[in-house]
Amino acid sequence: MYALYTAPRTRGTRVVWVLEELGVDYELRIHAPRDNEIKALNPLRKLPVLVDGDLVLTESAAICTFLADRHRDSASLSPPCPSIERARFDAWNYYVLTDLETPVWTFTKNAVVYPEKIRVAEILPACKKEFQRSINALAHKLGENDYLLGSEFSVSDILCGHTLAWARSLEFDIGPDNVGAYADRVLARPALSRARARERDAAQAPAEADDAT
Ligand SMILES: N[C@@H](CCC(=O)N[C@@H](CS)C(=O)NCC(=O)O)C(=O)O
Repeated sequence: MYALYTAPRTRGTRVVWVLEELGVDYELRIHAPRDNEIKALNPLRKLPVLVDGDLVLTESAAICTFLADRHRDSASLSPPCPSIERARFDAWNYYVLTDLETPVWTFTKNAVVYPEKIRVAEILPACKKEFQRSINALAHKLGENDYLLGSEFSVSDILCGHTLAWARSLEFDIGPDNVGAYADRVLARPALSRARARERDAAQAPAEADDAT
């Protein structure tokens, strides 16, 4: 069974969402980022981390893609490799992790995460501007499609939908109507509701979960 080291309302939600879409068994191990067990698994001391036997895998997008590729018989969340569709899938994932997520993460760090004395308030408007530029490109490329790859829902939508929800929670303008409708469509997936419920349940019983392992 997969063990996912994570915390609710982090990038770990992306992975729990994928696990729920796939319907595979997994166990959540709730930890604060930076604690000693996380440090032993990931020198960056960041979540999420997936453990499966000898495999210790970091980076939310790599974990989501690995799981989707491995369980393609359960649900089709990633195009086969090599293919034109796979190239488009990779391009969307890299776009989300760089152009879309970076301004949101830089904003978050400088608004709430960093100790106050090292926050740079002047950078916040630039983050919103960069995000807007990325959203405009998303609106243009998405067009009237239901999902980033067209009619097929995939891991790209999970990464993008999660990032749009994060941006909305910070009151970023996610812009044109087609992007708002896309975000609503993706974030209404029952697997995301189940993922959030699993995270909540696991977070309420971290001690018991640790004792059992
Ligand atoms: N690129 C990594 C980023 C991981 C990351 O920054 N995780 C946050 C939680 S969402 C964390 O553990 N932060 C702790 C820290 O920055 O020290 C991924 O996508 O998995």
